[in-house]
This record gives sequence, C-alpha cells and structure tokens, in this order.
Amino acid sequence: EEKVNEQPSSPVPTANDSSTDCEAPPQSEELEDDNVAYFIKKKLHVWCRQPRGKWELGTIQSTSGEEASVSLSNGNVLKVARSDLLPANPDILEGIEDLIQLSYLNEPSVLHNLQYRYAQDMIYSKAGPILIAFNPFKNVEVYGNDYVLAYRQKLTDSPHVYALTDAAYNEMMTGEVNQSIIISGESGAGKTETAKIAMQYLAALGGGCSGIENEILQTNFILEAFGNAKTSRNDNSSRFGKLIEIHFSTMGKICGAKVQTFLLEKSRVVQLALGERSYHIFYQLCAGSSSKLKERLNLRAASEYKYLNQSDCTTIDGVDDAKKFKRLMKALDVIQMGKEDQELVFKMLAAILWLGNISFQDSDNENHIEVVNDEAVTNAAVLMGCSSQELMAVLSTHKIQAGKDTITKKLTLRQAIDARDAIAKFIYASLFDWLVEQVNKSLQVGKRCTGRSITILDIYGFESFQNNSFEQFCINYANERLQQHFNRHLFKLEQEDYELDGIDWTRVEFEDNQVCLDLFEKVLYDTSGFLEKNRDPLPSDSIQLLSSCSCELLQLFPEMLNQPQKQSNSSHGGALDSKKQSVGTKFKGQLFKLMHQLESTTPHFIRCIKPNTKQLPGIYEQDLVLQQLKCCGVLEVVRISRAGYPTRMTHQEFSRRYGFLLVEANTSQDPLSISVAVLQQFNIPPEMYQVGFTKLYLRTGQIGALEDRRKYLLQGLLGIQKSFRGYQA
Ligand code: AD9
Ligand code: MG
Repeated sequence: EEKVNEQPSSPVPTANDSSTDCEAPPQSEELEDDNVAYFIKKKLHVWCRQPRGKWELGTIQSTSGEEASVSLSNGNVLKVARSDLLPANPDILEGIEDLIQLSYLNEPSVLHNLQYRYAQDMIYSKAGPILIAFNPFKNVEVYGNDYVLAYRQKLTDSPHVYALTDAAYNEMMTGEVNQSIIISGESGAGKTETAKIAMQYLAALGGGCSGIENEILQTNFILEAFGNAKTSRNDNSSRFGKLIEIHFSTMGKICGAKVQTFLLEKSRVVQLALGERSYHIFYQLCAGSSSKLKERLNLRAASEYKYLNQSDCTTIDGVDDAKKFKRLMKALDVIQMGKEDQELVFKMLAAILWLGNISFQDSDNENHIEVVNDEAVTNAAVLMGCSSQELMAVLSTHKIQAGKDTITKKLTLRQAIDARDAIAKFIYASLFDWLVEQVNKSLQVGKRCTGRSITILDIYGFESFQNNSFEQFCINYANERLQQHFNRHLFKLEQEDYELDGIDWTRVEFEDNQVCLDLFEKVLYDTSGFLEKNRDPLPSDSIQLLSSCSCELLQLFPEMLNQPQKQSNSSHGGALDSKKQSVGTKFKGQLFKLMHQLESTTPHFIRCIKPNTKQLPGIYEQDLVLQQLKCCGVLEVVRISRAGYPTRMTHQEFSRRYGFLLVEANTSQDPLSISVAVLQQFNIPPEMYQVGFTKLYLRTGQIGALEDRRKYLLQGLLGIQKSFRGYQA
C-alpha cells in the first residue's frame, strides 16, 4: 500500500532546468581557475602529479589558494599544488582509437590512452592522419590471411598497417595517383617490421601468377643480411635507409619493384662498440658455409677475425646464423643470382675479414711501420686477386709526385691502419650497392606496368646521442626534410577536410607550426671528424691497386671503371679524385631526389614507437614513449589537426547517442536536424561547434559535458524504472 504513494527517487531532470544546463566546459588543456569549480562540482576526473612524476587519476575535493585537496582513485587524499593537476578525459573516451578525439590532449591523457590500448595488444592507434604503431616485442595475433581479408572487405576499420596500406592501394587504383608510405621512428621501434607488414599486404592484394611478389619479399632477406646488424638498441638494426617502389598494372597486380638505399653505415665494417656486431652476413657466412666453401675462401670462425671479435659479441640470443645463411642463399637463388656471382660475393666478404687481420710492426725509425707478412696478407691478396707484395706496399707506403719524380713515403701506424680500413669499407659499401643493383635487375619493372606505384620508405629515425657526429647530422637532416614534407601535407589535408564538409575555414585558427620546426634545432653536433667522414677518402694508391686486381667483382664497382690514372700530389689520405662528390653532397642530392619523388605522391605516415628499451613485451615506459611522441611532434600534429574542433561525429552517430535527450519530440527524423536541436536545447553556444554536411565539429570539452548530461539523465530514468518496478510489485 505504502509503495503506491512512493515518488520516484529522483525527479526526471529536464533540459529547461537551469541547474542541469550544460555549462561552459573548460576550454583549456590545463586546469585554470575558472575550471576548477566546474571540476569539483561535476566530480570530474583530474590527473594528479605524484612526487616521482607519475600521474594518478583523482577528483578535486576542495581548493584553497594555490593548493588543492585531491581524492585519488586508490582512496588516498592528497594535498597538491594546483599546477600539478590536469583535466582527465571522460570515461567514454577511454582507449579511443584516434587521439584526435580526446577532449584533453595533455601528456598524461595521451600516455594513458596509448598505454590502455597497448596493455590489450591494441598496438595500432591513430593520431589524426598518422598511424601510431607500438612495438609489441612479441607476436601479436593481428596478421595473416584472415586479417588481410577482413581489412580488404572492410569488415573492420580499426587502426592497422593493413588499413593504411589498403587506403593507399585504393587511392592508387581509383585516383590514379602514386602513393607513399613513410615510416619513421627510433631505432628498434619497428620500422622495418612495419615496412614488411605493409609489403605483405600489398603482396597479398597484388599477387599474381608471375611470383614477383614473392621475389620482392625475398629481397628483405638479402638487404637485412648485408645492411642490418646487432646494435645496443636493436638486435636487427638497419644501418641504411631504404625506399622500395612497388609498381602495379592497370589490374592492380604487382609487376615490378625498385629498391633505393641511402647512407650505409660503413664504419661498422671495421669498428664496433662493445656488445654490438658487424653486418649479419659475416657471421652467417662463417657459421653457415659448407666445408668446401670454407676451404675455397680460407674461412675461419667469426671469433678469429679482428673485425668481428673486437666487441666481444659474435652471436645473438635466439638467432641461428647458420640457418640464416641457408635462407639467404635461397633468396639469392630466387632473385636469380648465379652461383658464380654468389661465390664472388662471399669471396669479397672473406677478403674483408682477412684484411682486418693484417697487422703492422715497427720498421726503422720515425714511427714508421711495415706490414707483417703472415697468412692474413696472403689470404686477403689471393681473394682480391693481387700479389701480397702489392697489397703490402699499399698498406705501408704512399707515393707522392714531386715534379717529375715519384717519392715513396713510409706510413705511420695510424696511416697504415686507416689505409687498410678504408679498403675494407670501400669493398663492403661497393658490394652492397652492387647487390642492390642485382636485386633491382631481378625485380625490373615489367612492360605491362602502367607507372602506378606505392613507395615504402623505411628511414632511420631522428637520433640524438650524447655525442652527435656526421651520421646523426645526415640522418637528422633527412628527418627534418621529411617533417617539412609532412607539415605541408597535413595543413593541406585539414583544409580539405573542412572545406569538403562545408566548414567555415577562416574560423579555424591553426597554431603556429614553429613548434614542430623548432624541434630540429635541439641537437648539438661534434664536428671533429666531420670533414674526414664527409670526404670519405680512399687513397689514390689503394684505388689503383683495387683497379688492377683480378677479382671480377672488384672490376664491376663503378669507382674502378672511372679510375683516374693521374697521380695526385696531395698528402696521404687527401688524395682524392677531384670529381668525387663528398658524402654530404651526395646525400643531399639523394635526399633532394627523394623529396621530389615523394612530393608527387599522396603520403601516408606511420610513426613507430618503442615502448621500452629492454626489447621486452608488456613494459610501457612512460617517459620513453613521451619523448618519442614529442620528438617527431605527434602531439603538435594532433593539436594542429584538431585546431578548433577536435571532436568530430557524424550526424547519425550524434543523433543516435544524444537524440533521446530532446524534451520536445522532434518531428524530423533527419539526423542533422536532431543534432542541431540537441545542441540548441543544451544551450551550447554557437562558437562551440560547427555543423558540416556530414559531421558535427565540436570544440574541446563539449562532448564531455554532453556525456555528463546523458549519464545523469540515464541514472534518473533508471531511478524511475526501479520505483516503477516497485510499484508493480
Ligand atoms: V632500426 O632504426 O632499423 O635500428 P627498426 O627498424 O625501427 O629499428 P625493427 O623493425 O627492426 O626496428 O624492430 C625491432 C624488433 O622489434 C624486431 O626485430 C622484432 O623483434 C620486434 N618487432 C617490431 N615490430 C613488431 C611487430 N609488429 N610484431 C612483433 C615486432 N615484433
Ligand atoms: Mg630497421
């Protein structure tokens, strides 16, 4: 009986009730004075900086002056400075796919969102137009045929390399514009793996009966064996930049490919940091070659070569070099390299290893040296195709032209070592270029190709070490150019997006992109050795020796073909063909060509992130992640992309979610009118949103306020339901 008279526990709030109106929500990403009251009143979550810099979620209870009392989610109540508080996003945004949708883009919010996803193996996210790819350091079950099909048939659109590659492929096919996929990130962040995943997707889509897609995938084994090495940051670190252009026929089938490489790290052939290795191929050859091949090359174990044993590291945990060697030989077969050529390649590698074992001893006086005539000299000379005497002469003396006379000067120990190492580096770098040429011959773009292509760029990431030298300078210069390319593209994209949807473009204020550009001026370079590295000298005596060697492969290296016969009269080490370009100039030229090539394509950007430095799964180091997000300006990009109107919802989505909040029944069923009616009913000021043809564009914080309102109403309705059930009982 009593229950009959019971009133609903909470009155149904109506929109006209001013106490529940959507108040102007906080606009800033920081918690400013006028926002604090709002946060207290609505019990909204805030991020609270802990003594050791970690951020915890909590709610503000009260404030007094510059201090706030915060109740943390673990139950503790803490007094902190107001400056240690930042607004957190509403629950509905937890783990969202695109950072652009976050109401508050402060650091803890972004880090939390990405961590939330990473913890659930959702390694891909979007930051506006960029795909963010976290390295899982384990196998994540998101690849293979089923996933390829799912993305191809649009059964899913969650962020993925497949989704991005699919978009590139479709745009190429329908828009007839060449596409590019630009992958960047720190060493070990997953660029090379990501590039391979994109290539696999393209191979699956564009595979045909020619088998060329398999050949393309096989080239990875070759390039990685010769261009990758174990470093302190990555067991399989690429020591060169790579661009692969995949060509398609009108039917969308792969018909050829072309590989371009940039700036191979040559110094690794002769000098290693502790715990690092030289290029994989050396260890693979030593471990995996047959006893017959070993005999022909006078080959020993890796540990017997100075170029390999100097760093106390000849093996990699979990890697079987011998097996990899078999895999490599198969790949060389697939690209149709003849057995004779394969043997020549191995011969050059063995020659390099023996060169490294050549040692020197004091000769007469004045710090001059002579070469120790041992098996190292003999073996190196045999493999290169010259006499031991010729090789020893080049490594211990230098000829100088003085008028009509040629004077022979003896070398110091330093000069002799430099001469020896220069030859080894030269042979290796030339061999690498020659291999790339062979790969390209086999992947040659066929006649049926229409010129449509997708280019994948796996560039070395921005680097800033304690000590930054010429290599970092070149690498960072490349990144700077890429970032510029990216910025230009981004602004264009944003503008198009707004214009397409009929949004008043002039009302969108972009932040100055200077912040992005400034990032590149952070790095200090150590200029010692800059000039030498830039000139990359190979003494003219050595060039002459190499060009007279009988080894067929050496003869094919381009420098040998244009060998100048004139003698130089400069001092040792500086004797250069005057026509030779400096490394910097050459690199700049390559880069210019690259940018030119990229500018004619529609770019798709992937930013790889390394979640920890231990190369282990499941560990998320906030500082490390933040530093990477900052380094390439990801946060800036998101800020720019959402300048003005971060939240974008289609009218359908919006009306479905909030339409029921309307007090007056809306006679129109059209989502656009429903959306507008909702906005008006809640007194959302007109400067807080724009209505596009397909989407609603909302300023920061608006969606949180509406959500809040929706939750409140739903709770009210729930209360009515409860009492209604009670009434029925
Ligand atoms: V470097 O600048 O060339 O030193 P990358 O190329 O950025 O570097 P890489 O692709 O070589 O890094 O990734 C490093 C390692 O992370 C790989 O050898 C894998 O063990 C691991 N990795 C990266 N991406 C994935 C992935 N999607 N799934 C599983 C991955 N493991
Ligand atoms: Mg790599």
